[in-house]
Amino acid sequence: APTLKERLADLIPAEIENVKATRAAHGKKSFGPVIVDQLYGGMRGLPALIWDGSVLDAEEGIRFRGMTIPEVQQALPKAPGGSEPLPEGLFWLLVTGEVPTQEQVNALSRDWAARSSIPSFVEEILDRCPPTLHPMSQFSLAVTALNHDSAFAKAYAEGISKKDYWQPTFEDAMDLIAKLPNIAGRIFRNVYGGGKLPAIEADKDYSYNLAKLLGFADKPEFVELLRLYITIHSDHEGGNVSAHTGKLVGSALSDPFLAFGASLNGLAGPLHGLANQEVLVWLRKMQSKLGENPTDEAVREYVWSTLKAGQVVPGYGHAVLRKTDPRYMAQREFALKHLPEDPMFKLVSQVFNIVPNVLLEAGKAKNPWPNVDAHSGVLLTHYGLDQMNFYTVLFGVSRAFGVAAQLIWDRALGAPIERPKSYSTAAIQKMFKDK
Ligand code: NMX
Ligand code: MLT
Repeated sequence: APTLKERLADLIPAEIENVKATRAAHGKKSFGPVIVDQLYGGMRGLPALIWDGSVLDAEEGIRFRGMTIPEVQQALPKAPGGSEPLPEGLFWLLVTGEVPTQEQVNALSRDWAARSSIPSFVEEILDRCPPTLHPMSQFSLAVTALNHDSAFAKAYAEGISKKDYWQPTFEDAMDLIAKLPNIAGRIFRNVYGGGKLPAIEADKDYSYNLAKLLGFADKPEFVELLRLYITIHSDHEGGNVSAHTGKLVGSALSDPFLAFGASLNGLAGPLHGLANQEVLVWLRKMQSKLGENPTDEAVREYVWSTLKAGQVVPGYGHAVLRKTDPRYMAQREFALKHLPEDPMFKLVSQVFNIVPNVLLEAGKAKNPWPNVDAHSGVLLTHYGLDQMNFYTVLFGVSRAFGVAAQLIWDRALGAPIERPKSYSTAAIQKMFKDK
């Protein structure tokens, strides 16, 4: 069976032709008018990017290469005795559009374990960070510093031809993903204690090794949770802040480490990935204010007090989705299966019954339903990972899968530097003066 790189080498020439044909047939067709509000409104709904790994439907949620989350859970190879998909398989799917065999997935696990060590100077950077520096800032620093050994940057400096860009990009993408557990594990132990970082096991899967480095390898259910967690957080089409930032920075031919470091800085914002931390902080505050088993009315009041203070309800709303996020539902199903009696899960469920009605009544949010971040923290907390300001790091590890897959294709297909047109308010006023 071919390796991922061999499979890619087979797929790329046909895809170059496919894109050429698509542009020849449809290149001059319009998606409709661009309106001025979109320039002021965060480009909402503006068709602007090609992203092949996944597409988001407002009603149905994400599909990875056409497959829904339940389909992916069903189709992708599992670990021995496990029932959640291995993220290695999801990466193969994102890159090739094909479901890999168990053997191909196992080969990826071994390859990533073999590439997993980080340079000692990066270890030193992390060891010198004050524990008060947010884990996401430490994560971004370390990923950016991996650019020291970028195969792409080196090949570019040596004059590589455009048509070969994808090859060192592929190597960097694989190294990037492979090295994240050692970075995340080191940050976790430096900030929260837990002793010396253990070694990656060469014959174990990625999620097992990540769990091991965090100190949770003795909890098989937590390892299963990580497999599901990475899979569902990996990709959410191209327009979200982290994915788009990675693509944008990569378009300047900055290598995958520089590009993904930039993604992480966007993911660290409270309206994006940091929302998973914010949700837990918000729930804990609610618990300390209302005590165990609050009434629905008390929760409702608490939600209203958040809105009246001019804050957002974290974990609710979405720029694209208009229904409950299927990633939320996948996590809810995991909770119903493994931790139905967990008091914090019960609170999350109670909040799920109350917040949408309050947001509808308040009448501002276009989507009153929960997103992925409303549920992830409570699952991690259940297994003892209650260090809330680490949560976005796990989102970041996962998001590398989607961003890396697209970076490989962008370089294979010769994607140009991104440079949309901007306007000043004065220019807009002038343009529409008499219209
Ligand atoms: N709580 C309170 N107000 C909200 C919420 C919410 N959860 N969601 C939207 N609104 C407000 C929003 O702030 C805006 O107010 P204003 O007109 O005063 O500026 C108004 O409703 C309209 O916003 P939308 O068009 O519905 O939302 P938009 O597309 O601009 O933003 C989010 C999307 C996700 C940033 C927004 O829903 C939000 O802030 N949610 C809470 C934070 C969160 O959960 N983020 C995680 C998203 C998923 N992820 O991992 O990235
Ligand atoms: C994501 O996973 O990136 C978030 O849901 C945000 C988005 O899609 O805009």
